Amino acid sequence: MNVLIVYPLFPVTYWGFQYGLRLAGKRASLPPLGLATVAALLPEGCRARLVDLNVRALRDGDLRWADVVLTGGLLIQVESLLEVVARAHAFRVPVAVGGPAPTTSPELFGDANVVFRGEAEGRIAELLRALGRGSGEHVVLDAPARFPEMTTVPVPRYDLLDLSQYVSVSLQYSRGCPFQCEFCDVIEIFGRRPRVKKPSQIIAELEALHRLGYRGTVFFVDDNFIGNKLAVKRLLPVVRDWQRKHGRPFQFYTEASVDLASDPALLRELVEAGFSSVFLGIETPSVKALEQAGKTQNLRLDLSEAVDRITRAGLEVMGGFIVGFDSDDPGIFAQQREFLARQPIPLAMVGILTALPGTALWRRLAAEGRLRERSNGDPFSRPNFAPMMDERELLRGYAGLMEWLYSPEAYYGRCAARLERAGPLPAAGSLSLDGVAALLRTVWHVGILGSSRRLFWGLMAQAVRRGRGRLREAVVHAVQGEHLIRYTREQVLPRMALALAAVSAGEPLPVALPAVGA
Ligand code: B12
Repeated sequence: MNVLIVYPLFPVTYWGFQYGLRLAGKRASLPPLGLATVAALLPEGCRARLVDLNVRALRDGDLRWADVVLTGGLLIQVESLLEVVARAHAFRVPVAVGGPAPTTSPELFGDANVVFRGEAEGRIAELLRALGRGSGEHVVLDAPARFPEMTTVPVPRYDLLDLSQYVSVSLQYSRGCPFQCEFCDVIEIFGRRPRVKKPSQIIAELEALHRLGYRGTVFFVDDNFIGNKLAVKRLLPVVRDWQRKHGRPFQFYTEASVDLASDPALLRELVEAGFSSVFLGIETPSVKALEQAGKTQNLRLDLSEAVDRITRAGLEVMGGFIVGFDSDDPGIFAQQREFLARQPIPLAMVGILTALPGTALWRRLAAEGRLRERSNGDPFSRPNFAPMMDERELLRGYAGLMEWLYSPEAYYGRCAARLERAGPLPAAGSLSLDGVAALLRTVWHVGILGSSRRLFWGLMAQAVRRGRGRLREAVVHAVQGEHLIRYTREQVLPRMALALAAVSAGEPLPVALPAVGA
């Protein structure tokens, strides 16, 4: 059987870094790990072909070759995802959709033959049987109550990807998170018991990437890499020794909870294993909002102190922030700005609180009759519920905060603070040819032609003073800045202005769901 696997297009997003990709000489930030994992689960006798539309277009020849089509992705990819379904139908090829979007919003995929919800491990036979019913059928395969153990996850088919087209590659160590944040749907989709792989599985995946010749950054796409601290402390020394044996080919980054700062030994082991940055769900300096959201792990220590400890230990902090909690008043924007202005966090992602389907927040807002339309997961739009704060204040305040946050001065200021306070840097390998080309492109487009060239050269000079190894990080920040500054200016601010105009014109967003029991 010829199985064609298609990853839909991403719209331009913050995390997509699309405006910086050409400087890096890449086509996309990250490969479709979910689909590469599904490909590895296919039975003997299946020939698989994976087409990532963020790297190349889908050709008619691909669809003529295919006996079945598998596709899937995030809600923000839904437009391109539905186009893939329509093209498969045009060639009368049965098509299945899976991944985060069909899992949380199956009703959007009525045109697909199979809507596959949940994790795929142990369920591929069920999928192929459903697809075998032909292109006239429509079946929804719901996620089973039991989550699969991660020991059943095979090495993803990285060989089906052109790894040279991606800024980073990704792998996954665990699924699930022990905490209970009201707005998060990860605990609903993947559970609160962190399920982990065996260290030998992770080594097998690193070996597979190494054999394919990949060198560079690897993203552990876990929701909370330290969800099971005992297990991760067994894994890290194994990864450290493997890295040493292979000349440290990879720099890792991941997502973790803020309580990482309270464990100096774990911090040290992460850095020794080759981790260089970590994404933290910091959310807000407002204690009331953290209490309300049930984000208790962020209340156990001072957040600035936490960021400082992690930074000095040698990890760059990337941070997620949210405004629009019920306890937030218009003072929250100045509070967030005051907090962020003191942090060495170049990549600070601030969004307006969004109610994701299936979360405790969604259920509470439904009971209060405040829910509006479903969200596509894009936090850069009007809230999908009636906020407590006056909505014009919320949108105006948010736009003002974003305008400051990604002004060249504020962004380069955070990069400089990071350089000043960063801890020891593990020895990095020499710059690859790709790296030299990216450096020259960045010097030309940002350092010579760019409107932030004075700030760019200031940062480069500071990096050289701080030590040769810092130059690589400073150039990466300049490339990321190119995207973040432009995305804010060209996408976020105009959309917030439109949203504000709509609210001021009294255009209420429709209340999608009547109050429970209304
Ligand atoms: C890594 C990650 C990212 C990365 C990379 C994403 C990418 N590919 O580009 C980054 C940091 C860039 C990112 C950004 C965003 N993300 Co994100 N991200 C994740 C995270 C943590 C892991 C995804 C992953 O790789 N998992 C590992 C693979 C193995 O799992 P999987 O993809 O789920 O695949 C399994 C199953 O779903 C299934 N499956 C998957 N596809 C298919 C297809 C078929 C046919 C079948 C049968 C089965 C199947 O089989 C696989 C094995 O079991 C998830 C949370 C999570 N734990 O899943 C959130 C998550 C996917 N992200 C989410 C969101 C909203 C975003 C953002 C839109 C946020 C924002 N506004 O900026 C951005 C936008 C993305 C972008 N590129 O711009 C949401 C998606 C919600 C939704 N329902 O669509 C999630 C679920 C988090 C959440 N809290 O809700 N993200």
